[in-house]
Amino acid sequence: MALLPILQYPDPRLHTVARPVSAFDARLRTLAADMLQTMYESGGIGLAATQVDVHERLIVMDISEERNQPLVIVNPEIVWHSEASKLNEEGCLSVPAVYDRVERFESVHVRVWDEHGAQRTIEAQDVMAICIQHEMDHLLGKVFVEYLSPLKRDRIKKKMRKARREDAH
Ligand code: K1U
Ligand code: ZN
Repeated sequence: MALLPILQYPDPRLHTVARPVSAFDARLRTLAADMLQTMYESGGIGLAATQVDVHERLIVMDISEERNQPLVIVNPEIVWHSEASKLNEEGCLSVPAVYDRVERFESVHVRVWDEHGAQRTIEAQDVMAICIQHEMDHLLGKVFVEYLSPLKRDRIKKKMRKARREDAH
């Protein structure tokens, strides 16, 4: 397994729209395993392939306290969502140390495939629903800070660029 570098906002590659996964093969399973290792190592509860510069519709998640319930989600499609939505605090491994509130559907039903090509429908609420909507946005090239005001977003971009300059020294 390998740790993969995570693209940092405002890297333009984070705005790439991912294509569907077409082959459920060893390459896909290795990529999913590497993404899970990267997510666990970074302390995240989810990671989209876009964030590791692979532009295919693949997400990994683990929302369990024990960090022992990995989930591989391929080609997710929302087939139902609640009328109700809710503001929740979100973070992102591509925007470290930035947390803000984003409105998401309270519940979603998502048709997914696993890494072996088996299809199922996930009925997601609470953290699972928030995380899956956040990760599906990544696959569309959207980072959560794009829901914030232009002023906040500009401040975040400046903060991230400054942190990168300081890291380079
Ligand atoms: O970068 C990512 O897409 C992963 C992201 C998922 C996420 C967390 C919280 C709300 C929406 C989406 C993270 O894992 S951020 C870091 C994190 O560990 C975390 C932040 C807030 C709550 C729980 C975990
Ligand atoms: Zn994210």
